[in-house]
Amino acid sequence: MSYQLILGNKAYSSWSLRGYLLFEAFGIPYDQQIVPLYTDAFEDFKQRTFPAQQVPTLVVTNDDQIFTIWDSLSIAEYLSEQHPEIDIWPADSAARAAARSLCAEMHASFMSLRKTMPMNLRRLYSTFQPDEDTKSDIARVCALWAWAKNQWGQGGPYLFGTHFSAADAFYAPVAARFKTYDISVDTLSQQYVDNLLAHPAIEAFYEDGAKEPWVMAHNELDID
Ligand SMILES: N[C@@H](CCC(=O)N[C@@H](CS)C(=O)NCC(=O)O)C(=O)O
Repeated sequence: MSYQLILGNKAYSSWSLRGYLLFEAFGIPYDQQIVPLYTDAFEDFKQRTFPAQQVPTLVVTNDDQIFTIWDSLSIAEYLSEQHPEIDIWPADSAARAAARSLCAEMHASFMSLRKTMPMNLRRLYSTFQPDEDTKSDIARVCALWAWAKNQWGQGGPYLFGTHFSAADAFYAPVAARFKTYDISVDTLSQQYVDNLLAHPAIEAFYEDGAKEPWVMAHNELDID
């Protein structure tokens, strides 16, 4: 079995960060390919890996079978099935269900936050003002973090305690956005943001993103 994980620009692609962490944070061996978003290479990737249209996309080679998984949640579930010893999801079943709910909500929600605060690992804004919908998304994220940490995460740096889980992978790009846009949050949330962003795999992703040549104008806000 071998894995090729196709990612977009590290500076900008929040879903790519999630897919990357599902491998890097759990020590699963894989090959990484970067396909810059909205370029000819991206169009070529879509042709090659149909029906994938977005990144992250995982191409699995298993003996003579090659197949494509083109969604971060599906990648998490597939890796969890293939590597049950790793605990990509929390071991406790109630915590596991909560982690899956948190990931599903991230996957389906927070549209204002995602639209008005695009991930950009190379910028630190100091004058960003969230609109009302975005404030409400930020408040909901912090409430979810507090709930999970109070139930399961008090003994460690992550949402479910000492062990990094898929839920942390899914909220890492939100932590990065809070940093980029200088979002002021409660102490517990800020501590969690700091813990996540200090993870060596996330630090390495920032370093790679900083070196990328591509600039996507619609991810760059015209503010300080
Ligand atoms: N639901 C997908 C979302 C993936 C996604 O939106 N990826 C963006 C990059 S962050 C993308 O590929 N955008 C290119 C496009 O939509 O054409 C997942 O969970 O993986």
